[in-house]
Amino acid sequence: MNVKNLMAELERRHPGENEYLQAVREVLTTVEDTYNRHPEFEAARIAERIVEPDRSFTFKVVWVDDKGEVQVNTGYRFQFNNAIGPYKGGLRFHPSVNPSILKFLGFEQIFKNALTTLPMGGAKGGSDFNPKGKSEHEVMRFCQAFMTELWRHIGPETDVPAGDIGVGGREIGYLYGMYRKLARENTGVLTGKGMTYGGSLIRPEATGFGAVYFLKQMLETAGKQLEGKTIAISGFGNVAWGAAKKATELGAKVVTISGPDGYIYDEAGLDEEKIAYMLELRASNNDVVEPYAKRFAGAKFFAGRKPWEVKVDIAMPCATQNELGGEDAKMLIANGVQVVAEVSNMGCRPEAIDALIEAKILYGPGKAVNAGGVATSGLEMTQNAQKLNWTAEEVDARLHQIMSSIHAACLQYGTEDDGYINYMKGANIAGFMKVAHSMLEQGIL
Ligand code: 2IT
Repeated sequence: MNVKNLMAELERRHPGENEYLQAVREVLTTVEDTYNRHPEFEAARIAERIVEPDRSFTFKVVWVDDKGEVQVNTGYRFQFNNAIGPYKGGLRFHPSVNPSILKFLGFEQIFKNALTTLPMGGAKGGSDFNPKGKSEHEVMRFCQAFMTELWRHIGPETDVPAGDIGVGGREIGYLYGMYRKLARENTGVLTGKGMTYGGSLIRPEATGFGAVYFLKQMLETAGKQLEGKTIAISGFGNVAWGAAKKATELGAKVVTISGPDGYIYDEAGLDEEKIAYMLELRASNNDVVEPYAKRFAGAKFFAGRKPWEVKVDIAMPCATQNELGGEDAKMLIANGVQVVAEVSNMGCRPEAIDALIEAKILYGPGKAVNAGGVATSGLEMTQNAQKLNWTAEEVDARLHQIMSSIHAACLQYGTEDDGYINYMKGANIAGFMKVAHSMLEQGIL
């Protein structure tokens, strides 16, 4: 493969799909050398085939708001690759959602899911619906309308959606309810379900917990420890909450959270009460963190700013794509950051990744660090298929084991001659090779 030519062709066919092109460029650039040692990949055009979704669905979602007005949104599902298992990946409800964003997410999901060791292919979907300020009934009506179209394309052995930004336990409940009514079956067709209808213990916490287990291994491999370290977290949703909870439990001090309105600096660090308050903030549906500073004395709110200007040992972006730029990385490096562990998908811009790697700062890419979420979704699918529920301890032990195996794969493929561990390279090569071999063995299709 010649990445330059391949990217030029992709840009010609998908002009302006910047997030998608960014995600593809990163993966292809890091796997190029390894790929080119396999002429059989080139002969089967694996790279050209893997960058295009197998199929995509776009549909209209019509619903009625509380004022009786008719609303129209667009719904999507991109089924990217099912060479190693049924399509699997979340649904995002956010006004910024467009094909480029969902295609970057679906593409990354292929390799993340391959890293989990479980049989899951890659997909992503969602809608430009904005949950901010919507009532409970509006959210329910929207989810029901969305599922009246989506249900024909999914199934427990075909495609298993889950949550992402704007889609949590409540939305999964409404989506599942409508699926069950239309399909007339109770199956594990969505993950992140409630505990009363097939959900898995630990799934709500899994992305954040898994990220902290991975971070701990990164530190320990470098001869350091998590205990006593200061951490800047961005975001205040489900992922940020899980990461804050586990990091605090293991003795680290989380000093920031953030929202679209700005960030909170809490020098004393988050504790159980403050972490619980994050959920209240989120449930208010206003998408702001400022009220935290009014509620807890000593916490400061910085309007319109990002937490990367705070001096910390560890940065964990937990909000959204491209939230940590080149200048942010330089500031973190100047302030002595030791690890940047990306929990959001593609949280760092390419310039930020380059700066971190050049400075030999440990950088954990989202597709490795946040894979505990989808891995636990995979464990939910297993429990549904067995018609059994595992204990929290059992799920957590398996999550631990999976994060360790992802870390080991990163070491195997990402350790450089000078001993620096390039986790991005390791994760991309390990994930890509598994899917590429699987495609090769199954023929040209
Ligand atoms: O980005 C992700 O991995 C998710 N939003 C979770 C996907 C899943 O199927 O659990």
